[in-house]
Amino acid sequence: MKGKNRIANLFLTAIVLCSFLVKGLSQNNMLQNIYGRTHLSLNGRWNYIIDPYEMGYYDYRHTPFDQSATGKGGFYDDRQQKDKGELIEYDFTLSPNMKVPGDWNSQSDKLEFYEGTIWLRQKFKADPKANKKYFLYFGAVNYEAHVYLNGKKLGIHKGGFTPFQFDVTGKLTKGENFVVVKADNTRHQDEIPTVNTDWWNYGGITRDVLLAEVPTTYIADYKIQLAKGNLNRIEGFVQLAGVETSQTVTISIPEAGIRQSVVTDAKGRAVVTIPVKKLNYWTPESPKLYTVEIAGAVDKITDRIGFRTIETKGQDILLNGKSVFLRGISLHDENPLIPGRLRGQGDMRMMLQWAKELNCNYVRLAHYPHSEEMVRLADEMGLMVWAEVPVYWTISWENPATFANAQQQLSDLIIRDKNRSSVIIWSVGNETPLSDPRNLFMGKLVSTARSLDDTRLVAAALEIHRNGSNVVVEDPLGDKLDLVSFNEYAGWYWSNTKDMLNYKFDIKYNKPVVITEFGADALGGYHADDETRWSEEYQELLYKNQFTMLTAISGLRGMTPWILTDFRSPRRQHPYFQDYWNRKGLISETGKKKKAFHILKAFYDDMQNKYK
Ligand code: GCB
Repeated sequence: MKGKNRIANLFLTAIVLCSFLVKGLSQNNMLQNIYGRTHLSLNGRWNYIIDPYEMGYYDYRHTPFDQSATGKGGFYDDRQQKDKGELIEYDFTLSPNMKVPGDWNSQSDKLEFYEGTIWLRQKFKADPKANKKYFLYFGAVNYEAHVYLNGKKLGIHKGGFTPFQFDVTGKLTKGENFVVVKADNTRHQDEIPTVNTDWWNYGGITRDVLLAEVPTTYIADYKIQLAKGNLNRIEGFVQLAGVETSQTVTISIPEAGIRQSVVTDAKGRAVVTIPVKKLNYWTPESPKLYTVEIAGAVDKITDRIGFRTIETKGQDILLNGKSVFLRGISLHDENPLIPGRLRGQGDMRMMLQWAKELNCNYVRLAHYPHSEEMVRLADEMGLMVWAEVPVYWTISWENPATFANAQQQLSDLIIRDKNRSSVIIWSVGNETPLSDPRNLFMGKLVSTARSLDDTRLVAAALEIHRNGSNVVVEDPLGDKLDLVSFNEYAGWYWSNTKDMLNYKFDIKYNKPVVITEFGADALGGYHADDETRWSEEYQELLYKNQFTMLTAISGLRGMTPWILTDFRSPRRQHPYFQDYWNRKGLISETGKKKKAFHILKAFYDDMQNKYK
């Protein structure tokens, strides 16, 4: 009986995994460098219908319309009354509209706390050509998206921060088309992230929507980066897709005098190895990007790519072979002034410019993939990046579908950003509590990251535990990671500004230490003595004491204090000091710098001189 149960369980697991993967099929051959393609932007104002009962999805017997015999009746049909007797209980055209990209919570008071389904519709004109392929691309939809084009379902995507696309070749109409998205940001225990997070669960189409056009054989993907630890060799691949997959493809970097051809195999793939004599290597001080052209017989794409190596050696981090200290700050994908998700380049520049004002050379893009544009901007502005997936706190470690989902999100992030020189670290998660299933889950994510990209460091934000006056960093995952990174809230969640200096760090690994978080809440403009919680003075003294504690760690090679700006969180409920804001920002929700901002900047100025 036991054996039978086990077989039944395995069978079930296989079904769950398969169904996840089938849904995830839209992910295959994600177009590298979407912004480098001929495309039509579908951004703009989309009409929307708030649908808490999912009336547009289920009939009154709770059968999804899109799975019923006729396939008719859901909101995805975008119907208009044709004669006066026709009963239709919705109308997109008469419904309100919101900005896309943009979360819905920040666009209407009604939606501030909304979690559930909203339907969004956009109309656009197309003129599809017979010798082209078309992809409908979404930068991100939080969390589950059902996508319909001209009333037909294209598929489902789960995961709120990674891109996805559908092949819509042959599905576009000459002239008017319409796309309908059912976006649902309901939280579930078994998803990634899970139900409990310390950030706002912004719903909606939060990133760009594009209709991309490519030739019938096209450059689907490529990696053009320096080989691991090697300043004299570019290594990577090109991947074609379509009808004639075996072709000559030429990679050129005119400014560096590089031009090399490779021939793709029947599967469209070719390995690229290019010896280089001299390049202006990418650094935060001099973020040089080269124009890289990749040309097949009928497709050609241009990218801006920087070249640098990143490695660890003992307790050192080496950028282009030189020891570097990571002067960082953590940030969320949120503009506190809206407040809502970053909606475009202006918002992104504002955030990264603030990091620059702190004299940062590094940012932690917490706790999930930020947009491709953000990472491209970091390339351009000279900021190294810690990129992360939302494997946060108490994930369902034993559910194989949850693992498949986490692995998919990690893969999508790495596939998307593997050509960005700014990205130096892949993080597989944050503050995940020790247990055997967790260790296994996280260990497998580390292997996934390494198998997809061996040129970057792999890390995770670990937890600490206290033993007397020792702050101990010991985690079975630590052996598998390149950095010792952990969140410690000395002086805030334990101890206080007076006593925190009595603690010492006891770190069990001989690796570079890059602290992922410490911090204190301060309400911007609230002043008191430095023992008073929520005051700018408390936060300021806590930062000073942290520097005293942290500089005593021999392997200290960087940090990303928590956090650049105040951010919204449903968990932060003190009516006066918080009011649904986490106040650990160095900049308030009105954009005002708190005292600790200047303390951190002074510390970074010092560290910069030490590492010259
Ligand atoms: C943490 C989490 C972060 C929280 C922060 C806090 O350790 O990683 O997401 O926002 O603490 O403010 O408590």
